[in-house]
Amino acid sequence: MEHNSLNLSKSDYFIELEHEFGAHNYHPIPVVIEKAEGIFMYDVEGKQYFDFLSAYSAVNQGHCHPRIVNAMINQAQKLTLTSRAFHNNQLGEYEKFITHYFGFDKVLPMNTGVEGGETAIKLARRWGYDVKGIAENQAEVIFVEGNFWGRTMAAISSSNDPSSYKGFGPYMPGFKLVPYNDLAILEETFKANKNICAFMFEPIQGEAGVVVPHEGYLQGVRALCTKYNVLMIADEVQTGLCRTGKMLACDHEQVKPDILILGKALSGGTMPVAAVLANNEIMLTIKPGEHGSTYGGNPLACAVAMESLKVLTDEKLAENSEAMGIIFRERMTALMQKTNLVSLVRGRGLLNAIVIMPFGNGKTAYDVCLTLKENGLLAKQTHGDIIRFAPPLTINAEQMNQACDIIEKVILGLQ
Ligand code: IF1
Repeated sequence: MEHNSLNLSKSDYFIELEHEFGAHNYHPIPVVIEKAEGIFMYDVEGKQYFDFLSAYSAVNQGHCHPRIVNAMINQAQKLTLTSRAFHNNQLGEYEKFITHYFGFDKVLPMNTGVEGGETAIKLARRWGYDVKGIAENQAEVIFVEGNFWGRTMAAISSSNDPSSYKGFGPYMPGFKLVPYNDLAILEETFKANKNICAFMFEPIQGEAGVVVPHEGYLQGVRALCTKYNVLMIADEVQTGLCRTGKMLACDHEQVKPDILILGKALSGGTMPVAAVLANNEIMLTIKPGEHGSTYGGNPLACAVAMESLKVLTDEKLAENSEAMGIIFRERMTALMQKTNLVSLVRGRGLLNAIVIMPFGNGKTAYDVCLTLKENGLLAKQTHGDIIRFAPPLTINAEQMNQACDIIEKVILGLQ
């Protein structure tokens, strides 16, 4: 470390650099990570932490998984990017692999999750005009309250969270919101409007605080979308890839969306890789030159994504996610008997959250996260009083219990 003229600690030095030279669009937990492996991260002072965020479910396979990193290194030494102006020997293999893996005719490869959402909406609108016969520029997409699918102008235009959209208008037209987990209002909305091309939602709402819909909601959405000829778009960027105890959260109710959006752990946390999957009737409405991205489907991403998907099944991470999630929720439910500071635990697989009651002494969920950090576990609060706990899916029972011991000690110690 050079020029540390202020004699700051290592962590403070790096935090100060970010404050001075970086946009202030985040308020991170004050920890500076230098290395990570599996379920653990290590700060610049060498302290070890349980990672209970997994980069918001982008590191399902564990940090720096050797098979995924090796796939990256091997491909990076041969070919990283051709652009889509030319073919390469990775893209077709990847497209065949991922479409068979999830059971769709085709994939449109993109980079970030929000690009996946934008792509899904463009496909849905184009299908609405070319197949459903909606009048030009009249197509509408229905979203749910509490949704989060990124930070682009379209994404914030569909949001009802002022911290997402306020101050960034004007907004994208043709978007409407309905309550989450309410099939009656969804049907009324579909029945009343023939211009609806799609319904886009998360099978479990992540940012909203791990909101799990009632049993039957996914099947209800599927039935209504079929009945009213509306495309069902499942945003599985956060819930997909074994996070909730199944390969996809839609699998909990054996439901298949018309358009599937994947991202995050599709690369095992190594680089941005997103994918939109659909059948030909939808996918082929977009013609050459009508959509794409410089890095979309790049050969490095293809090699990394194939290995990342193979690791999920080879290591049975959906089954482990299910089993370890049960331990977590049982431990948190037991904790609730010992304190009234935890009012709720909810989730599926290893996508869980607890709701913290006001401490009465002014402490907040953020304070809990700070104290968890001091005790060797990293998690992040969302919407004030909710703490999401989402470790890599490779965590074992002993490690899960050790982590729950820390959470229990911190919560009981703060009351
Ligand atoms: C940040 C939140 C989570 C997502 C779903 C699409 C995207 C996301 C369901 C877009 C992204 C990320 C964004 C990231 C933090 C994280 C997040 F806190 F912001 F809201 F997970 F809940 N669909 N979520 O959750 O994917 O473009 O980011 O690759 O903005 O700091 P992306």
